[in-house]
Amino acid sequence: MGEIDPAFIQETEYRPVFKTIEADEEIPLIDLSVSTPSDTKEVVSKIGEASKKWGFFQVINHGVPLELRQKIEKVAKEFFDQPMEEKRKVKRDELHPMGYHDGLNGYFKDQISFARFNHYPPCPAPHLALGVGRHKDGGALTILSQDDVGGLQIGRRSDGEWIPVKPIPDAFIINIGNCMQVWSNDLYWSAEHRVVVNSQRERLSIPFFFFPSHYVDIKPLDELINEQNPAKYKEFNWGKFFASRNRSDYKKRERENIQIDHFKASE
Ligand SMILES: O=C(O)CCC(=O)C(=O)O
Repeated sequence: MGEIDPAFIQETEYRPVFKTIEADEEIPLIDLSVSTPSDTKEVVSKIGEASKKWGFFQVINHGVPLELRQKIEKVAKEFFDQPMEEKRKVKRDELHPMGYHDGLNGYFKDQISFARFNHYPPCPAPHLALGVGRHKDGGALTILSQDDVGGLQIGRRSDGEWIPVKPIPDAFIINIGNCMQVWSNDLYWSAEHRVVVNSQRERLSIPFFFFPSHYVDIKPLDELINEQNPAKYKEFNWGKFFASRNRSDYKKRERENIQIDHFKASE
């Protein structure tokens, strides 16, 4: 195991504290298999509750074949096992600030959703570093596949306590992004999350970020606002918001990254 890249070392206040969490503090696990309309109603209600309380949940019986997922994980591992000069051919840049990339965008008309392959090598100092620092996802929704190593933690909505997301075989993790929080006028929660690293094992995760088209303006849905529940956000353009985030992620600016809170109606 080599030296730790100083870019991953966190300020003291952001370093992870490793502690045991009670079972009832885990994010909800939702079984998507339904056979009657009342099952569907129940699943919809569970998704709504989880999106309010946590902004995160895991799903099983989602219909994605396990073999497909295993194939993708195998190819990803083959990619990360290559020599550095091969990987550098798809090195990050200002348009793709978060790591090796390839242009999937051509496959999705008019919008910029994409998948990312995250590889976390074993780290000699997991108490000093984070694999991915705390952040909220900007888009509509993220679907994440993780292997069995673990490391993802989410900030609990009620008090910000970091709660680990337990790896569950063949489950996908779903989390609410910033756009969904604004559309729902703060009913659903876009939770902060981060990734702690492991001193012994490498980890692979594959998030798929669902983004709106770049020209979409984001604001609370008309159906959800009225005199008693006025809009909590001013309208903003998704493409500009995303571009601004990308630029500051890439340059690691000192200033705080753009956040939906900057569009709060009261500000
Ligand atoms: O690796 C994970 O579990 C989460 C990754 C993540 O939050 C990201 O890529 O933005």
